[in-house]
Amino acid sequence: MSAAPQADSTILIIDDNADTIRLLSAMVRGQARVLFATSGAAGIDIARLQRPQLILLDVEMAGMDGFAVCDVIRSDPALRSSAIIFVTAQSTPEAEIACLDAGAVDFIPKPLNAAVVQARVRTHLRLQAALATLDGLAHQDGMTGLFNRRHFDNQLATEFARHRRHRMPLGLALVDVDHFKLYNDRYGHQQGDVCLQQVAGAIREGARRPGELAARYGGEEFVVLLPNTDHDGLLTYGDWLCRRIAALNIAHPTAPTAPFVTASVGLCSVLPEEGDTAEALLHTADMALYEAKRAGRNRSVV
Ligand code: GH3
Ligand code: MG
Ligand code: MG
Ligand code: MG
Ligand code: MG
Repeated sequence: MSAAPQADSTILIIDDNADTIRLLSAMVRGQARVLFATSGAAGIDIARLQRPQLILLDVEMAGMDGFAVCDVIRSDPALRSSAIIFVTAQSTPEAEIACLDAGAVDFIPKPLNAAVVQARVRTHLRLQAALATLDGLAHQDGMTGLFNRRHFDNQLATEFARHRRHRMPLGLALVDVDHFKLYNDRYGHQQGDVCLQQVAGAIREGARRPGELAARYGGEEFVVLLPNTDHDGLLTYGDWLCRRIAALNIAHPTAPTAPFVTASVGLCSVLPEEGDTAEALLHTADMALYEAKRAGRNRSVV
């Protein structure tokens, strides 16, 4: 296997000794972009901003020691994908076990040996890349690049609970391509896939605000989570999305609605109360979608 540097990877070194930082940086510089911090607190701040793939963490530090830093990082969901390797002079079996039990993936002994450091880092960068690939497969829809149904269902549950706690309205849009069976019949399934990719692109474009999330719900149906969106916001969004999809101008000569691909959108929003469920929100959006279809398609209904 190649030992080429992972140009898109970042390693964060957290150590209170400038000489150790210099030494470690020189050893791993060829393998990734290298950042450093000279205290635990500063290291945590940098980790949150930069999301490094690997953190090389000194155990004995003035102030916050390595274990305390590890605790904070391991309990921050945003840093779930940063792996920690402890660097320490305490090379007893007990010390090594304590590092792994704290949630680190590995342990590098001091005094530092360049070849050992590089081999450990290389291995973990490779594992991190594989995990990132798996993470993508687990959460994304392969054909459109949007999030998949599983990820959406999880996020919906989380967001629903969060909006209930903060008393904020949560909006939802269900999008269904009109007369798509006829499109496949006319152009074939492969061209149908290309059409869905284009529609997905338009949906992604309309879901760029923080917290908005677009997913493929299944087949030719998509779903968009619209945090803090009230009734007027839904009207505007639904109208925009229908126009945007029509404006893709994908020829569909056999469709009774229009000679181009259109979609229908069902929207709703709730201020979740105790006892309300995310399923009810989906059901209401589904009824609005049904109404949009019934009323002639290529439209949105709130
Ligand atoms: P309506 O306007 O009522 O939604 O009509 P429709 O034809 O879009 O709805 P229907 O549910 O009858 O058909 C959906 C079609 O979508 C049938 C199915 O073959 C097609 N489809 C579902 N998933 C995919 C996919 O991944 N790729 C392609 N090419 N077609 C798909
Ligand atoms: Mg130290
Ligand atoms: Mg459908
Ligand atoms: Mg249908
Ligand atoms: Mg359809």
